[in-house]
Amino acid sequence: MSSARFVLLSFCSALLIQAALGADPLFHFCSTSENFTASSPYESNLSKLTSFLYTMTPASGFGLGSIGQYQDQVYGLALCWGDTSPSDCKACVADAGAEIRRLCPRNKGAIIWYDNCMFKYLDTDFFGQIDNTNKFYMWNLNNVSDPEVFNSKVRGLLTGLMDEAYTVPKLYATGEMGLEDKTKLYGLVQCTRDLTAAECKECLEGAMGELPSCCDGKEGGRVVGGSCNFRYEIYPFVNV
Ligand SMILES: *[C@@H]1O[C@H](CO)[C@@H](O)[C@H](O)[C@H]1NC(C)=O
Ligand SMILES: *[C@@H]1O[C@H](CO)[C@@H](O)[C@H](O)[C@H]1NC(C)=O
Ligand SMILES: CC(=O)N[C@H]1CO[C@H](CO)[C@@H](O)[C@@H]1O
Repeated sequence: MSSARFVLLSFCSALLIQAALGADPLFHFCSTSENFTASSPYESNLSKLTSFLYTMTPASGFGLGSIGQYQDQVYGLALCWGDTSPSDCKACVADAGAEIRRLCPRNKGAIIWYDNCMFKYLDTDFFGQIDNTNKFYMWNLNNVSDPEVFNSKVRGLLTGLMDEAYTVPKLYATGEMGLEDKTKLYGLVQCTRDLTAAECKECLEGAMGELPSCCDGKEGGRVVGGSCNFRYEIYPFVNV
């Protein structure tokens, strides 16, 4: 995945609700690197890896593996968001593994995100490397009345969650913060678990650096990448 990819999406609340109910992907990228051919060892290794990740991921919410050798070796991982139940995780990884092959039928690498999980595979070893290439933004179209104060609350909440997330094994944290007008701000941050604590922190700091371009004064927003992501909203969205 060599070329820089940077995509901005805006969704109104209605679309966000729709996305949460359906099993449609939020976004995907097909790698611009080489293609494999039908019935090649690469394809069979990719299929094996996809079933492996489907089996492995639901128990802990994270799966990682590699199959094959040399030019036929494929590396992949799947991550369910920390608030996803094992059964929703399983359904999501199943959807992701099938849908990515439909959307990127011959690509040696690809990544796909859903509301409950992400799935990525590549023909090179990407484990433990922060993915700065594949990312997208989503935001709520509604503006807050006092952007400056609100933005600093968002930053405060997400920074606190980041400081918690990178110190726990799941590299995941959620939380909430009261706002002046008795409403609340809710947040979630998470890294893929191939990263070290330090790499997770670095990844989330990078994502948070994009708050001004992503979600300046917006009631909700997400910066979603291949190694970490965050989300905040003024309504509770974390499954409990
Ligand atoms: C891979 O396949 C796609 C779609 O068939 C094609 O557009 C692209 O040029 C191919 N890439 C390479 C490197 O052959
Ligand atoms: C929010 O602010 C932007 C930029 O000022 C404006 O274009 C947009 O229409 C506003 N959104 C709503 C829902 O009022
Ligand atoms: C299913 C499977 O193992 N397929 C191939 C994986 O890649 C190796 C080469 O590294 C092939 O020998 C396998 O047939």
